[in-house]
Amino acid sequence: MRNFILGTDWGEDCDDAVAVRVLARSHKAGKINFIGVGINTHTEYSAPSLYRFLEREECIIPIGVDKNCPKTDWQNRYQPRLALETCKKDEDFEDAIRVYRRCIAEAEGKVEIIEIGFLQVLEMTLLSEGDDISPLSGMELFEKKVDKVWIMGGKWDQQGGREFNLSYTPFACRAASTVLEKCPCEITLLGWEIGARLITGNTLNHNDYLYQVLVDWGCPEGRESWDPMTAIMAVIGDENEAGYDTVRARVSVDPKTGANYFTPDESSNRKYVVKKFPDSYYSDMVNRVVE
Ligand SMILES: [Ca+2]
Repeated sequence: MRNFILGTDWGEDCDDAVAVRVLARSHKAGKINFIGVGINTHTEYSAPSLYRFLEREECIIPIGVDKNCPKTDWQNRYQPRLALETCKKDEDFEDAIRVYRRCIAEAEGKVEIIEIGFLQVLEMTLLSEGDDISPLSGMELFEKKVDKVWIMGGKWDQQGGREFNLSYTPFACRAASTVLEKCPCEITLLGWEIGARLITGNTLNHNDYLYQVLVDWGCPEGRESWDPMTAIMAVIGDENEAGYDTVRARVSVDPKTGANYFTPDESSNRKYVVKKFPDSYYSDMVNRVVE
């Protein structure tokens, strides 16, 4: 079975929660093996609230949080609400880079990584040295075990486009630049233009705790679908079958500004996706999976 690690900026938006449900449901249905999560933002409640959400999904897996990321007081309403339903505390969770390294090193067979937030945990894993988890460096672990990376990020309908995940902070810009340059395996990118204005979650039962997350975020009418669309495409495992054409291209991100650039090149192991169908095709697909 295919193994998946998820990187998420859990708490920066609510479509991450929709994506987490996609993966938890796919795991429970025996379609994938969801082996770990790394959170690439850090508040007192980020890891405990994701723990509680996954507990409700009956999907107990290792959760790490980026301890290098400055802890902020900023919080949305769904994090404290979920976190107060568990006795887990921030300090009970490991650093996300260790979770990534362990999940990759210990997985039976190859691993795929889905990133729906900032890329610094992936970057630091890639650049990591051998340690007590594995004598292999991050690069060696990737070459041996990581099959594919799926990223929600970038704006691929515009040269010089800037999108939140790849450009919001100086470390997001740097991380995106490094990952796109150095990651040895194939990367598929789903850009901002794909999920924008494509609303999902609006058909959830109002008693569903996922619906409450959307309400807490201020989106009772549903939310744009960048993260769940990326998760569903990764689970399907084939861009074409998921409803996209792909453009193979050399891609780069400016490490200072986060602006993205691309040059079509059939020999590249980077590609971005383009929708083949009307928006309703994808919104129906997301709503069907998470309802
Ligand atoms: Ca996200």
